Amino acid sequence: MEAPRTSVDVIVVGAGFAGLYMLHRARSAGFSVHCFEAGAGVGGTWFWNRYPGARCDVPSLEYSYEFDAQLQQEWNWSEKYSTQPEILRYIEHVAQRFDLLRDITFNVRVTAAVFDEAMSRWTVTTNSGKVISCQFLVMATGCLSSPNIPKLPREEVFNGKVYHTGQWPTDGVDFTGQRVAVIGTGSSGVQSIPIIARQAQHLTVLQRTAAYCVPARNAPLDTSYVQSVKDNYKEFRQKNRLTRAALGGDTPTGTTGAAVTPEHERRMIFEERWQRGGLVFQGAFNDTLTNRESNELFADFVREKISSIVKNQSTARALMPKNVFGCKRLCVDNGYYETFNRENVALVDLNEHVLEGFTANGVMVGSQELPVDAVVFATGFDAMTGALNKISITGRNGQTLRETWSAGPVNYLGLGINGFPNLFTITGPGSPSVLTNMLVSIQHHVEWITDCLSWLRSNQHATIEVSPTAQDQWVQHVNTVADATLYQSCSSWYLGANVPGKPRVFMPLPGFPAYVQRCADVARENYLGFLLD
Ligand code: NA7
Repeated sequence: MEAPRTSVDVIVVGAGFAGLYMLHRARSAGFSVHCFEAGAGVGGTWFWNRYPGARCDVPSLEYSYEFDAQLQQEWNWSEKYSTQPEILRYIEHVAQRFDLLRDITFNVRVTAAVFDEAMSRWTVTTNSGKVISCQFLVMATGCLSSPNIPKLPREEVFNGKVYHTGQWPTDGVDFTGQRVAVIGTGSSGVQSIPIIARQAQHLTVLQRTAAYCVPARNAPLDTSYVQSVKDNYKEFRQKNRLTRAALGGDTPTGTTGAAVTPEHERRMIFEERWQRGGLVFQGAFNDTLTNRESNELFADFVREKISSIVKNQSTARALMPKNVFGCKRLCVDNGYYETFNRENVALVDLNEHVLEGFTANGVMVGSQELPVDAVVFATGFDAMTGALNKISITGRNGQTLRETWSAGPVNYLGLGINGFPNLFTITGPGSPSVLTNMLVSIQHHVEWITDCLSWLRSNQHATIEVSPTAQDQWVQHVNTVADATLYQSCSSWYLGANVPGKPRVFMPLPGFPAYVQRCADVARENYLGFLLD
């Protein structure tokens, strides 16, 4: 529907998991709220990422809302890791169940937001020409929502089809009988490659950086296990929240790598987690991302697995990652390495053969034409800041967000930015965000923001703004925490290194429990670090 009013208390940008809960929570707290969504429906990430094999890498029983006990009791997930269509059905169900659709305008993109200092309000403009004013502006624009599509020369001459995994056609794509090239081997490539390989006549995988993948061991959910979780859902969620990544509380993190000296014991630990499957593999030791020796143990184990799965040893070697384990997000796969044993699949290492651009019949790789009917860009996103920087956001004194973040994002708690009063970012840079189960981080932020809005209302404050000192100290804190890890050692999207020209700054903050404590302390101390008016 179109926004019914020209003025509301809160505007929420985006109707994914974050935006929907923000709308629900703020509305329940008595605020008038309107939400704008660029897509034709709810779902955010799960609306756009419809590529073959798209699936969550966090177990279904964890990747769901916990704010409503009845909802989590009633909803039944079918598999350990949910597919995109199932997650979309869930989020559509939530939107209906909590009557959220009446306050969302779809197919409309927010293009600009300007803070009016005299009125202490934001004026928000959309691409439909709608202008609406609000006291509080909440950006629920997603961390992986602005696709990164490399500009390859001569794309206009290509007679085939070009796709990006994050902008997949709603009706799907049938690759039967086609020659396909997939560019990119992060999670989206790793998930889609086995399925495209089964469909296409021939698939060429163009790999720039080999990914570490662990098997998902996906399976239908066992009803008695589901019941045991549902019987203790609160404790189950709490256990997850106490882990660094807010997930996998049932599989506690191990000791340091150095503490497990006999090699056969280490192998047993790795093997047990490999068989269990999923991201908890990374927790075999607790110093995976702080100690190079421990990290190398993981790397060696996965490389050995690749060598044992992939029959052609030259292909196996090319698939073996060389960077620090976990420095780029670990991929959870369903038969990825096995796919390279198929006759109709080839791997091209882009470090040896340069991807030069398109031809009428395909792509030029290493001065040779690779004839293809379709090219799939599985090339990821302008992460964390991309969607925010696409909107022209102007705060106090005509200061724009793009200028403020020109050397990389700065903020306080990943929630607010100096110079931009009454503007909140859900799971923004500077918060644990993409290093955690996103659903847990989203709910934490939505609840913190709504509590803050209610507190401002009760205490008759019109504005809240991050103080310059709090911001500087927070940026310093995030850097200090990140510097103590191995995350900075590879060109990941956490660092913005996947997007040409993007400032290289580590964006998320490792460690969920300490962060939650800090946010609670700030609120308890009457929003310490914020300026109130
Ligand atoms: P990712 O993880 O950013 O992966 C993108 C892949 O595309 C990665 O292998 C990139 O290589 C590759 N890439 C990017 N640009 C290029 C160019 N110009 N040429 C060749 N290859 C390129 O995105 P995904 O969509 O797979 O996953 C995003 C997140 O979604 C994931 O972490 C999960 O949280 C879910 P690179 O590593 O940059 O060398």
